[in-house]
Amino acid sequence: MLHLHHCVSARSFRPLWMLEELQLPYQLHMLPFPPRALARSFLELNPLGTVPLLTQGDVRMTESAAMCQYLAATHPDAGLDVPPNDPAYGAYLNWLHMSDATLTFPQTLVLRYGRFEPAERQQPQVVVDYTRWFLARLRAVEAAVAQSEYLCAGRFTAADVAVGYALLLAQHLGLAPQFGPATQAYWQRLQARPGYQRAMAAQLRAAVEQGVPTTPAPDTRP
Ligand SMILES: N[C@@H](CCC(=O)N[C@@H](CS)C(=O)NCC(=O)O)C(=O)O
Repeated sequence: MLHLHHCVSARSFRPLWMLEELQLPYQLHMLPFPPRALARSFLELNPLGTVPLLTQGDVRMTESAAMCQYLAATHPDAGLDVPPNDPAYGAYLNWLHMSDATLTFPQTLVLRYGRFEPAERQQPQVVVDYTRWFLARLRAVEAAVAQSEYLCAGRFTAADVAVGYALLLAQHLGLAPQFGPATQAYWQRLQARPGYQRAMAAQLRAAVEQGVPTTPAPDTRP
């Protein structure tokens, strides 16, 4: 059985979306954000205190983009993987890594210094600079989806899930109106997917059932 520890709309949405695209059985363990402060017992499972945590037997993973790759590769018949013998393999890996290292990272600074820190520690200049950084890096997505419906391999893959989460986070930050036209259309296509919609519904249902708030606590730093 796959077990996913998740906070609403955190990076753990990536593997949740993958699980719903693949329609696999899984158990979703909801945590308040940040678990490090609000669910201390989680530190016994993941000393980093971060989500996602994905476990399956002896497999234990804490990186969301790697989970997308893992779930796609272990269920190749679903067609979300790009294997090493595919000419798009390099592009696929590049998008998977870019999704977190290049696209999500600057957004966490915007979140932290614009929203989560107490007022006296907020840094408006950091918010402006890293918003600009994110939007500049997003030009790579704009160029790719201006030419093709999906990022690589001419079809929807785990790379679209990983990068799609960066667009979801940007939407939460109010940045979606600044997406280029091709990125806007791509983001609409991703949100229209039944797998995306099932993942959204699953996290809200589980949050209510497990008594977890659907928004982060104020003054909590990522
Ligand atoms: N690179 C990791 C980052 C994991 C991460 O930092 N997750 C955030 C939520 S999006 C978290 O759990 N923050 C809580 C904390 O830092 O205490 C990934 O992609 O999964």
